[in-house]
Amino acid sequence: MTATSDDTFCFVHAADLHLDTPFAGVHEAAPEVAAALREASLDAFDSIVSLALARGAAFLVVAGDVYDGPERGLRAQLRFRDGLARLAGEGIPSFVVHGNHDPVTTGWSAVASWPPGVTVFAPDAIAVVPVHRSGTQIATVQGISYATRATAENLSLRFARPDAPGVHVGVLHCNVAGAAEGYADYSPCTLDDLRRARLDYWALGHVHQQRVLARGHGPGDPWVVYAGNSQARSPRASERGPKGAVVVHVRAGAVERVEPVACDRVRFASLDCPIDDLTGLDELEERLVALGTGALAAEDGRSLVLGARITGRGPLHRDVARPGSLDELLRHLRDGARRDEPFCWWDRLTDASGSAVDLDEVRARGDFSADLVALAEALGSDAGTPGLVATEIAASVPRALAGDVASLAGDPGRFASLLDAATLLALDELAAGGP
Ligand SMILES: [Mn+2]
Repeated sequence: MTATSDDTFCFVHAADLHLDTPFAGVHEAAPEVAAALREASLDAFDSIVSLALARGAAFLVVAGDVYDGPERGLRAQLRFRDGLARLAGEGIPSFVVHGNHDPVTTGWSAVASWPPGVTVFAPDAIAVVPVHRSGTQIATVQGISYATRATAENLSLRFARPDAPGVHVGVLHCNVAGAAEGYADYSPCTLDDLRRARLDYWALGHVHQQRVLARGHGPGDPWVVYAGNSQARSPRASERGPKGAVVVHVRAGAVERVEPVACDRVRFASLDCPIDDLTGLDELEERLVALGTGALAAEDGRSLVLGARITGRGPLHRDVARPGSLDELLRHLRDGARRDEPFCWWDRLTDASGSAVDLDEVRARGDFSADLVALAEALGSDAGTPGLVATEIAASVPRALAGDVASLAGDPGRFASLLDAATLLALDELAAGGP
């Protein structure tokens, strides 16, 4: 059988829109920057709608956390409805579940009636909705919303493949074991739980990084995909990089591949700026500007909210560490930055640099610092030290760190670099303490 337009199509999978998110962690933004941030989550959703229209998608699924909080701003709700109405106007249905950020019972709805073809899944039971194209059933979409934020039930166990033609899609906000660190364990499940439903594609939300947890090979072996959030929300590591949606390509009735598409407006990045070879703060500023320009150019026309860590060791450390130095440098960088888009907004500078240390000179002093260096070198040259230190320290550090410390015994390279860093830090502290 050859592929026809009935069984070859695409649909768009989005999640974690967090509409009208307040951008935790970005402080003191200039008015133009604050305005762009304020609009970014809403604009990202508009871009997802445009993507679905441009690709002639068969349908859109949104896998939870549509809104940032249960209070659900009116503006966010209307913008969401308007986007779904644009799709409905072209005959494209939408399927929406709510997650831990926008559970059904604690939220409120400003929208009394959704555009035709919009399914907002209820929290009490799975609903299974067929999708037709040119009179042929090409897919079924099933889903369930969270009633309350802390949903502990493994909702995936309620899904099952119905006896119906087309591609079977499950839409769920959930925490798949091992998918990513640091996410609350709402509706926890395993990949095996998801396979049990014998669907073809799991459109998941909750984890903000885009993740393909499994590539499908038919019923019982589904694609399992987190779309990631549509627009980054903070400088945290999980929020860095391009954000958007996933276009899911179906060929001959089977999911063939997934294509991530960036739909964001503002990105967050963090970079290191070494000072080893610098002598003046003007040179540091020059380097930061160059790094910022390079970082902005790599972001495909998106604006950038940027943080930098001042690293390395050199004579400039003294000026960097002077109270107020980095605050003023930050203010100066902001004054000189363009504010029209795409902009590069300097959000924060942190000092992780150290002073230049001439170990030969320290050794020759014959003072306490020299003894410290000698002790560190003796420890570093004894192969038994990592194991000894790991055992002694592991017993006295907080439980969360104990495993990490114990692993030092089997990692002499890491132990050596930690010992070097500790020695230099101690020498800096001794020098700063003075007589
Ligand atoms: Mn979320």
